[in-house]
Amino acid sequence: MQQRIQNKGLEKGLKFHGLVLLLASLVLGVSQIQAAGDIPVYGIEIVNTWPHDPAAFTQGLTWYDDMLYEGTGRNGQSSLRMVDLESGELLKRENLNSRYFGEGIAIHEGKIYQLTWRSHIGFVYDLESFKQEKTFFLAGEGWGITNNEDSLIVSDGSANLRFLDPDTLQEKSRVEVTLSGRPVQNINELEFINGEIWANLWYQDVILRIDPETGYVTSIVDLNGLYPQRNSRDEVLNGIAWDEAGQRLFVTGKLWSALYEIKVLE
Ligand SMILES: [Ca+2]
Repeated sequence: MQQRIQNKGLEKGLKFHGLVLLLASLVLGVSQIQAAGDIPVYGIEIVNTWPHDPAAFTQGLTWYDDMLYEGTGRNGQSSLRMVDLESGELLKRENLNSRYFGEGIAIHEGKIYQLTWRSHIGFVYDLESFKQEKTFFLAGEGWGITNNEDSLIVSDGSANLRFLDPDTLQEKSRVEVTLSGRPVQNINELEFINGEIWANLWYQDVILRIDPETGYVTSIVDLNGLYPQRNSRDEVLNGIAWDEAGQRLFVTGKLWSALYEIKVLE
């Protein structure tokens, strides 16, 4: 299991420059502090706040055809959900067997893909019926998943992103995520947005924007100060969804009672 990152200072809402310095020192080592200062860091503006099930240990979030889809984790509480954005109402739910700890979800060509953490198994569901159609083997751990037109893109808590063929579920390629030349561990929930991979970083209130070809972090979105009412260290930012048609960006976190539509201030 990965070392937990101490982020006490981050919760205080640091200035952008300070954030970059601290982020670099925590994740990458002190030697990279100066180099990391070259990466742009953008703030956010909250556009809308919507209800979110405070019992949902969010591990995957995505948007498809005017509906929000969510995957939750923890053994005995893991599920696949279809949720109405404005009311937070649960419209469909499929529970996982309690032996599985659910992780990220992605939707591609009428199928929903859901990962599990350490069981080396992924599930493929029919988008409409939520009927489980097949399972697949996943080497290593399963954390986040998103997709572009021809690949599923999977994180495993390391700095690696694997690109899988959606039909065979076999790995086609992989890329290492680096910030100023150093690998970034703990890459978590993912979303493919306008040709970039956006990634939550476990225990950090930031989203990394990654070039899928090179793995380079090209900018950072700072979400410090969002949802301050947390009751435990588990309640981290984890969930990015993109409404391509409406150009809306949604984020939430594990056990958060709110889901936010945000705008990145570039
Ligand atoms: Ca996502």
